Amino acid sequence: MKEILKRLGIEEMNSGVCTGSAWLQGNGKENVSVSPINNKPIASVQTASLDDYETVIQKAQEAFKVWREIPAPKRGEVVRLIGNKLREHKEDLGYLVTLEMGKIYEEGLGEVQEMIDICDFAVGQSRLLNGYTMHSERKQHRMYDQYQPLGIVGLITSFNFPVAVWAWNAMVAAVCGDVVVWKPSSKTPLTAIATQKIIAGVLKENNVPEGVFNLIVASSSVLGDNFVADRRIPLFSITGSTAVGKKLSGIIGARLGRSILELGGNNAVIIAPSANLEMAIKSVVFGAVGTAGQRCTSTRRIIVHESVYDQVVEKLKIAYESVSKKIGNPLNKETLVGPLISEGAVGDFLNAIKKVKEEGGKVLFGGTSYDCENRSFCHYVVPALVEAENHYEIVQEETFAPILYIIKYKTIEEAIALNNGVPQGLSSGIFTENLREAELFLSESGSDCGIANVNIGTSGAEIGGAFGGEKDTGGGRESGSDSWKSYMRRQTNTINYSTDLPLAQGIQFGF
Ligand code: UN1
Repeated sequence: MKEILKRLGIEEMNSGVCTGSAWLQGNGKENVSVSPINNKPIASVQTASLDDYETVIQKAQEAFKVWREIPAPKRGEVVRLIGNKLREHKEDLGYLVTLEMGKIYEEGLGEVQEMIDICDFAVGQSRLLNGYTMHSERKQHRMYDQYQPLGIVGLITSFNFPVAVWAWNAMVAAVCGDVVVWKPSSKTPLTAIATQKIIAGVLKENNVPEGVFNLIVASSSVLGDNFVADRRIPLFSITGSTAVGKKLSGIIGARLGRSILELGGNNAVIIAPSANLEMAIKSVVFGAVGTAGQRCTSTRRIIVHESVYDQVVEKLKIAYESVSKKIGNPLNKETLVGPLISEGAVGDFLNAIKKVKEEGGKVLFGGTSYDCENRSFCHYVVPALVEAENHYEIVQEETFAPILYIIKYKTIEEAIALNNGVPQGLSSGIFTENLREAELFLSESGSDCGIANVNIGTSGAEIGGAFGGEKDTGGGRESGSDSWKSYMRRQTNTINYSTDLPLAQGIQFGF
């Protein structure tokens, strides 16, 4: 462990304030990052004060003026080199993700792979920041739209994908000519610092001005509402709970700033009568217990047709039985379920189980803390399978833990209504071999989520698609497809190359 931290440049005490490759002495409080694996400190961070924030923002403002004038494909070249550096450090950074966040090492590696993939995507995008050309209604006029860099992008990321979400946003923003100020979760500052150290060499060697990629580790009491209220930041991309998103987007909206929100999910998979059950079970188990149920896209509900219900429940119980033998240290190769991020998260898990029982739910498997008696701390739980009804209050909520609610249905229309019958709208899936059902699920009368899959579960989205969801999920889209447009200022240009001055709509205005 010591060797890996050393290779990543993590020391016992680390500055949490950086403008690219220059590290500032943070003047805020000290934050000790503790591993959820064993509750032991990994290293400490000197967080930022408000004055440090001012220094960073001023650097970012200056840097934007330079960065926006660098041709987009050249900005893409910097991103390409960042991707290469991430390839070199994939194993080490993946290890630190596991150590600091608790997801299993295989998923830690997957997270870094997502960063590499979005770099490749963004490199291509750097040559494709295209707008339309329109035909003007006026003679000898040309009209087109173009996309210009926007300015500073504020990034607020969550503990569960401590570095990938930065990459989705920062790499796309960077090719768009924006500069980024990243405030990572205070639970995972070291992965952020390590990432910044990995890219620092590239920035220096390529003369990227200080202030393009900024990192600011700060407590929310120093940098909270005031951060999102800052008018110097035209766009915020925020990943977190619906409650936090509502509050922060209210502040941003009040100053007419822009926000990309990626908030809670309550994702369901429909298992239809014709479903390939082997595929369905595999995907549901990965979706529900992977990352210990701490993905926004985790599968939280399955909606199962009555004709296959008993079979599905039996198969799931067997699968959960074998998964529950693989709970433990996420650095061990055999482990499938690591710890939850905190004891508070374990408390939320246990409370949800208590609540669902009170509401009439039946716990079919798990739902307890794991091996707590033998430890001085309690971060591990046994994933739960619970028979429940969709309208239960607790089923309507996103509990960020491995609880899978099983719900029965009769008709496909009812199944779709259940899928949509929650406040959130992030991800969804249907397992069916029936074309009519599959297409209905994807139609305007189908799933109301930002992500809707056929014969694929709810989690593990590829970076090439736009990522995000509707309703309480916040409506934002980041990562692939044409999400880049949100990071730019759109401008419509009309050029008159005639010697007349015809007005639009044929209006005559003689004087
Ligand atoms: C998140 O949980 O915030 O679809 C992101 C997935 C990942 C990203 C999840 N690609 O599971």
